[in-house]
Amino acid sequence: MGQKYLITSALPYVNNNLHIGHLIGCLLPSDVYARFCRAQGRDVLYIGGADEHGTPSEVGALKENIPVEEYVDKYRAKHLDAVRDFKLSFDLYGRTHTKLHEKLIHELFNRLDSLGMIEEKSSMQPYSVNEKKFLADRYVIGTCPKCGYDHAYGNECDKCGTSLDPDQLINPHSAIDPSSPVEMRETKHLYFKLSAVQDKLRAWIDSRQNWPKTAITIANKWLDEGLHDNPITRDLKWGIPVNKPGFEDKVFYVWFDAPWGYVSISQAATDDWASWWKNPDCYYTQFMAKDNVSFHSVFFPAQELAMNDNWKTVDMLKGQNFMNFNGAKISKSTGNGIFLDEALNIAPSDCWRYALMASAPETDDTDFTMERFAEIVNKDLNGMLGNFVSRVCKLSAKNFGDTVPDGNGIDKDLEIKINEKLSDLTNALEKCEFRDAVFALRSLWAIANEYMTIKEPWALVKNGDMAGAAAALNECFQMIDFFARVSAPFIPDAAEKIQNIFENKHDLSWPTKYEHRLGNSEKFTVPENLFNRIELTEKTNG
Ligand code: B3M
Ligand code: ZN
Repeated sequence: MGQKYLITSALPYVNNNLHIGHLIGCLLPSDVYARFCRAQGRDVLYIGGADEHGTPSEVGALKENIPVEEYVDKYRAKHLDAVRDFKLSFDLYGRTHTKLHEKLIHELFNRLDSLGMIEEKSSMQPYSVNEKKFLADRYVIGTCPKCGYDHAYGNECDKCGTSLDPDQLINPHSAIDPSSPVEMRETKHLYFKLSAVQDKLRAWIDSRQNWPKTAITIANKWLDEGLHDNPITRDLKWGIPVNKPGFEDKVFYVWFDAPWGYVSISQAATDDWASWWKNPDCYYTQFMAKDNVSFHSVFFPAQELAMNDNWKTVDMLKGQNFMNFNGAKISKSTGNGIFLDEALNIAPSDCWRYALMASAPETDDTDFTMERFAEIVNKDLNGMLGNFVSRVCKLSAKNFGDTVPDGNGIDKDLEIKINEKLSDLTNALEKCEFRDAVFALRSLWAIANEYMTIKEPWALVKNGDMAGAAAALNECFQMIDFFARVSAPFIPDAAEKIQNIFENKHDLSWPTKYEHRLGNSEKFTVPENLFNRIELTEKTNG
């Protein structure tokens, strides 16, 4: 049995429609990488899904005045539409509000508890007197002690930006029932002894290779500051009930249960899940935006290591920076950004996939605009790949009929150039360096266009050199077949369209070198345009 590949994409909260920030933050890069691995014949398990617990779902349901279950179902359905529409090739796009997940969390908690890694501590927490319940910090509203703003939250004041503790608010009351005063009362919680894992975690982090700088910096910052034991239970209703006597009315903290969703969703996906999760010969890559990095580089692996049960820890943590839109944060409340249910009215999914990957915020936060989007689609997809395919097919059909013209062997200079860029592309994808990968892919398309410009098959036809024209066009067709393979992880729909140009359907396996796979006289049909130009209108201008 060869090496296995486990790939996970962060599990977005189901309190919103997904937007292009989610696509570029985790969904797309993980999908491109999974497709690349599968094309190489690797044994891949690719997992994603909805993070259904936590206050975001509770707050959202409250706002829409529907039960939380109904609320998470509603948004999960929309997320599933996006997964389908953007061709995200998850083995399973699951969820965390399942019996399987609850069972797993209960077992894992017992394991930590039996190893002495759980501690009970009392603390003072905000309590809503009329509602007779403890509140999460952000459910407490009051007057900011700094600036006097009367709508500050228990964790921060939106007006002056000061971070707060709920007991600092003047006249604190419940956000859910504003008539209910809030006071600090004692409550007990279960803590995970994170501090006990400090050394083990440090050694583990030091053994990780090739993580992006953003990710490694965040992880080390936490370790340098020293890890503190942290509470893993909450006084909430929505979540996984705590399976310990005396804590029955509490649930586990969402970040205690969510990363284990990768495991429970794997369990739902395949009975063979342990051959990824308990296998030392498995390479595990995680994808997420940078605000999730500390949980994945510190909190989750600390639990895995503490359990001492051979859980697979992450080998490559791909943390992206943020993508802004038109210079500002993408946000539902301000309406800034492109949401996935509307994106497809502007352009097909391949265009988004490619343009976003070409703009991946790998080293810094990046700004995305509709102008940038149109430029990338028009120049690269339409101008380079689409036009090349279309010109070759049309010119050939006109002069040689519906079969691929006869060639006479691979062009050696071309072969060298292509193989160089192919190796750049493969290496970049292997390391999850997506901007470099897109650059290499585009360079391959450029080589093809340049070849055509130099060979001028239309001029050869005009001068009566039909054999020369045929050979040049044959080479171009071989490149088209090759492009289907190397482009497929990024633009799967276009790759399939290219594949369907030829009567013999050639597989989309990842090439180790440029090769001629099309036989002489292979039948083809001239395809519709692969891509249409994007013309910005008032409506699409963002
Ligand atoms: N749901 C945060 C987010 O949606 C959180 C990620 C969980 S990954 C296990 O950004
Ligand atoms: Zn304030």
